[in-house]
Amino acid sequence: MNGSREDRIRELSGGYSGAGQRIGVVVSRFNEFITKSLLSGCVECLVGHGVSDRDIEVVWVPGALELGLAVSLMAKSGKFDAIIALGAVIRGETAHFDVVVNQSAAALAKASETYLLPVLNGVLTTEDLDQAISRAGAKSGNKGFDVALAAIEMVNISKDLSKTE
Ligand code: INI
Repeated sequence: MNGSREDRIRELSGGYSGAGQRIGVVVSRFNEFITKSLLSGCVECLVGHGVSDRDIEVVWVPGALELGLAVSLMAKSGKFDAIIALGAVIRGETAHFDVVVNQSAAALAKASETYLLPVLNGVLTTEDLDQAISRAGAKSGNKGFDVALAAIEMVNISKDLSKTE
């Protein structure tokens, strides 16, 4: 057999060019102080990687439990290549933390499976407000930025995997 095994194995990776991508973003108003920063990081990443601001649509919903429905409706519209969900659930301030986190995550995963569309879970789940602030752009990066980058990569991977030849 010619060449090395590495040469024969086909590899695919999406890359980080967002040119031409249409991205929906659903943001929770609950803990808006945090989610606004997640949205800023998200948009900064999308535009910085070539997504046109005309191709970004942002929808605000009351809380993390409402993200799933809005994501599903956007997915069903066929107008988006990926949808990003942003929210913040803080354990110290939420008696039913596990319910909110698990139900919102399950709804997002279901939307992705149902519509075969990248749906990115950018819901911060933290023990306290300080951790949330830190992960929304203060010290430990910005989860909104991170999920936006993952969205771009997943759109490119999805497009490649959907090619028929
Ligand atoms: N929604 C959040 O996004 N974050 C939270 O921390 C939170 N807490 O604390 O309860 C929260 N609750 C609201 C929930 O998502 C729904 O909006 C509400 O239950 C109405 O369906």
